[in-house]
Amino acid sequence: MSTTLSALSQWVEQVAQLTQPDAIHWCDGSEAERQRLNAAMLDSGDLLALNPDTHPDCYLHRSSPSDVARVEHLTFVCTTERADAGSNNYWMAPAEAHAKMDALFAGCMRGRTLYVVPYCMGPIDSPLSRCGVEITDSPYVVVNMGLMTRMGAPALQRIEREGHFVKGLHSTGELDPERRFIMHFPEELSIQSFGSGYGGNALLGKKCHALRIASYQARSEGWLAEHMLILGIQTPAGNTHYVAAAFPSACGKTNLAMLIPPEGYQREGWRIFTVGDDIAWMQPGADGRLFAINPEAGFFGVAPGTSAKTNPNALAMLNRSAIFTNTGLDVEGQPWWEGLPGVPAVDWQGRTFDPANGPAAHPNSRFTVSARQCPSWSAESENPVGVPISAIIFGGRRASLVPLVMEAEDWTHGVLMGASMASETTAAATGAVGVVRRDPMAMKPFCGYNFGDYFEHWLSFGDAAAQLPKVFHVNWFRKGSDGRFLWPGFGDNMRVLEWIVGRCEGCAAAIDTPVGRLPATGALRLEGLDLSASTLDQLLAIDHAAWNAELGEVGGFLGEFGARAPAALLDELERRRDLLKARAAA
Ligand code: OXD
Ligand code: MN
Repeated sequence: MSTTLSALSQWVEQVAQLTQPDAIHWCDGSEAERQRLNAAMLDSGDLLALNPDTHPDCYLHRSSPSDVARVEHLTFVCTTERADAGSNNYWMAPAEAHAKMDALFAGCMRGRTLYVVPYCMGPIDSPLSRCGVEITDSPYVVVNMGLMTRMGAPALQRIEREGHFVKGLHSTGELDPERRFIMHFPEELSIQSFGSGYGGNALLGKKCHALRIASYQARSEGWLAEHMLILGIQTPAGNTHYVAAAFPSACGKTNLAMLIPPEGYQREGWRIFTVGDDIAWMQPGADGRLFAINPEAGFFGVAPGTSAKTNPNALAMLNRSAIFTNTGLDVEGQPWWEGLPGVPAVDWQGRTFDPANGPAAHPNSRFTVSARQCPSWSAESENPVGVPISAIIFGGRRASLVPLVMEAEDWTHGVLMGASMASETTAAATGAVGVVRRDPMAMKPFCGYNFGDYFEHWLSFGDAAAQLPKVFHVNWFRKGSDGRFLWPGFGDNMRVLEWIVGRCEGCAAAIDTPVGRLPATGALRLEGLDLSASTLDQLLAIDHAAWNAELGEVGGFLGEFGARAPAALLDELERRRDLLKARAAA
């Protein structure tokens, strides 16, 4: 296979000249190709076959121990003007970044095969989808891209028809953390990633293209590329509401996207459908509603904590044709991680399990699997028009302050809620875990341009003709004074979703507070739950003094964006602070 598109053949030729591979392979995305690549990786030891009786067609990959997560400090947005990348990104001048990367890529594929991976982000026939080509020297990346995107011949045909594509160049290099960079050139619609084989750094369709480059493109084209799951909620009356929800990495997006309602809800006819678990591309439709597609075709989920209690749908989809990265193994050769029953035999580094060495599975160990294997998968994931969004939910991991759920008064207030998001950091990126940081719209690591401009772009959707979704903020992670979570979470989050749907349908009661609308007494359905009245009070409590301090911090944060921080957002913040003061004085 090759291509009729000269822009593509010339680029591949240029990259081959620079990187000097032994061979070039154009990926067609066929089953035969996947099997050949897997067989070669089994031979080389890049993959281990898992127990064929319990996990047919499943493989384990062990990464280099120093290459287990996204590396935010080595991830750059290279715009001509530093201010366009914003203080939310690490920045390097394009010429300097190109010189650095050219030196790293020179000759790096000697002795290796260069794979050309054409892919489409989104349904192959959707006008909302966008295409890219990743050049990589990693067969592990190729098979993962095969699960995570629409990869191969149909994508290439679309690229040839459209004549343009995002260029992604990737090499694992020597996996040396000292020689590792993930560079984005939004003005050139290109990505260069060197020195890592880890998902978010190496599967360039995901964070690099579908979020950083796409967010930049979306700004000029009038759409939104967001770090959001998409789920469908079918009510007993048979209406399906689609909801998009932004949470920082490793805060339970995959679990929420695949939620199984509590039994009582199931009996009444409530159902949840999964459209996506990580990324949403949203665009206003002709009727003013926001329509979303999931640009991905698979899930690259965090394994530890995925269990029969937290996410039975995920367990059901992981027993065939899946790739596991950095999990442990049990004695029967099944993948094992903390949260599963049984005991580990081997840890993520291939050593006999010894608790003295830490957990058996790396805390950021992952599974990769086709979305279609999920029992709650929605056929609407393939709808080229996308799904209409009734509600947007923001959420973070906050031990205190933030109530279980609140609703924004209007779009501007909703944008402020998103822009004010903060969360405790997790193992999805290298660095300290558990530190609260501002993570607006869960896009801190992923927005490809200045956050000030990004907030302005969000506000720009709020025109009169728009039929915008209602905006909510949730916090499943509030703790009591004893340090324990107050809310059971997981399937019981359905109760919060029911209130959200009720608000969208105009039939659930709420009370106003200076920071948002809360469920009125009795509006959250709690039957069947062992939750005392005082726990519910703690979950919904608004501490006015603490909120005043929080909004002060948000003001300081927005101030970092100087003149680019939208005045409408600062005004909304001031209005909220005035309301808090008035409430405190009353
Ligand atoms: C992810 C992440 O892998 O957000 O989805 O880190
Ligand atoms: Mn993510």
